[in-house]
Amino acid sequence: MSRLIVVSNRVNPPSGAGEESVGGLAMALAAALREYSGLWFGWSGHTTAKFDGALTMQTLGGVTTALVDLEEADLDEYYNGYANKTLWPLFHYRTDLAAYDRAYGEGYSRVNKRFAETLAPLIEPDDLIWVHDYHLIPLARELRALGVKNRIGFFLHIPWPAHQVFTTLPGHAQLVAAMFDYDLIGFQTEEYLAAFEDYVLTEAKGFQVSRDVMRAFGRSVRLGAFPIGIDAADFARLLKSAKARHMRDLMTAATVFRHLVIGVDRLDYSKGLEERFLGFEHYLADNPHMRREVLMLQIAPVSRESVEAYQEIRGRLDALSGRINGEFSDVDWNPFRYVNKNYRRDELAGLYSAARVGLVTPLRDGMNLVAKEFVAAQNPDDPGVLILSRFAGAARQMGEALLVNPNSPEEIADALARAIAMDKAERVRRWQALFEGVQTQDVTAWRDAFVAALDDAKIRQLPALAV
Ligand code: ADQ
Repeated sequence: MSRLIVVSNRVNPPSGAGEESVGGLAMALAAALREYSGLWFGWSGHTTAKFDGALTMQTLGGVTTALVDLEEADLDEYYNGYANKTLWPLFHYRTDLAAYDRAYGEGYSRVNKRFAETLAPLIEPDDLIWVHDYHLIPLARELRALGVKNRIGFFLHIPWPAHQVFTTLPGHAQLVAAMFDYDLIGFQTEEYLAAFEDYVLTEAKGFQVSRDVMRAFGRSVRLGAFPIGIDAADFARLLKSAKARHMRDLMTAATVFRHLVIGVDRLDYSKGLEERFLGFEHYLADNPHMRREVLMLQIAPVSRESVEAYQEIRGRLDALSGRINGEFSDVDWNPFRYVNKNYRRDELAGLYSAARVGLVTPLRDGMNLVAKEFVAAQNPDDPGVLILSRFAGAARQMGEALLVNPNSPEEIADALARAIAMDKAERVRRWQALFEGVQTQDVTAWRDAFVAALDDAKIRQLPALAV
């Protein structure tokens, strides 16, 4: 079996305990690396005065990591700049927030080149290289320029936007041309894959070589949809832990005679938090008889604080949560808890399991793992109801959730009323179908499908190159 090299911007090796407080991508990659021997390469999270490509190597929880420091300017232009102020908003359809600054583009290219130069000497001839996410789109191009001939795959964790949106990016053709240096490109859903194909056909004047191979810019690449899942088996284990039980008991005690509605998200403008808060406000206004019967808990740890748009949304959410409690609280009771803290994964599992409703309403989301975690945490005999945005990638697999338009607070309020009133038989029926999907389409299935397709990709590409 080939060795697997995983490359991602941030590297979060597992501690081995399994309940570490890390994000969706990190959990998925840790699960992948538990199986394949190899290496996880990326940025250390630290800065250095002058970039020197020095590597910090470590083996922790069975995973070897190779980390490199970046300069302060790299952080500003590559990470906070091009990745998080240009690509992230654009790919989430927020062209109003996307900043187009040449220095950002230069920083992005520079860091991808630096990563390639640092990584190349570590690569052995048979290694499969799996690059993750929008920070590293041109990495294959830089590696190829250094003579790396290995199979290189890329997986995009976020949406690929419609081509009318994508073409608002200056230099869009260069970015896509660089993607044709990969052997395989994976998207979360068929919809994002179709949007990419549409761009290649209409803008790049490329063509379909076969069902899953496209050719443009004089090269061919294999494409596929690989919906990411959660580590469902690990989640079941976490649910049985003392921490999970403690959290469940805590919230059950806090909501005696009340229904708990839970939201868990990074504090990000793509997650639809304002509309969600307004939806809950609508629900309370529309259903005065329910005001003492419901508690909403929104957990939203702050992220990307040095980006202005994140400071602004935080301010608006603080004001909104204050307004809702000011409007509807009583001396002995309030309807809304808004918490900016990170929790351990076992604690989160306990919190989800205490909730009657999971409210997951991103305006756009590549997949959304919270929706899957909520389902995995429910009691089979008395499960809660998932309300899910139709614009989350997860909606493609989770049709038995109550699907809503996340832009409409009124639709969210109606779905809340329906979820809270739903009888047990319907809750069980919907949950069983959702749980079946979460269990079978888990992170292991995702990883195996991508790695197998990558292993196979070179063989598939050779005839296409001769076209
Ligand atoms: P994210 O935008 O981070 O991921 P998501 O898929 O929901 O979104 O993953 C969030 C993860 O962080 C979940 O595992 C959740 O449990 C965890 N988390 C959130 N709040 C937390 C808290 N307070 N404490 C501890 N953990 C918390 C990106 C894309 C998604 C895609 C993933 C994986 O934006 O669309 O699903 O990558 O591909």
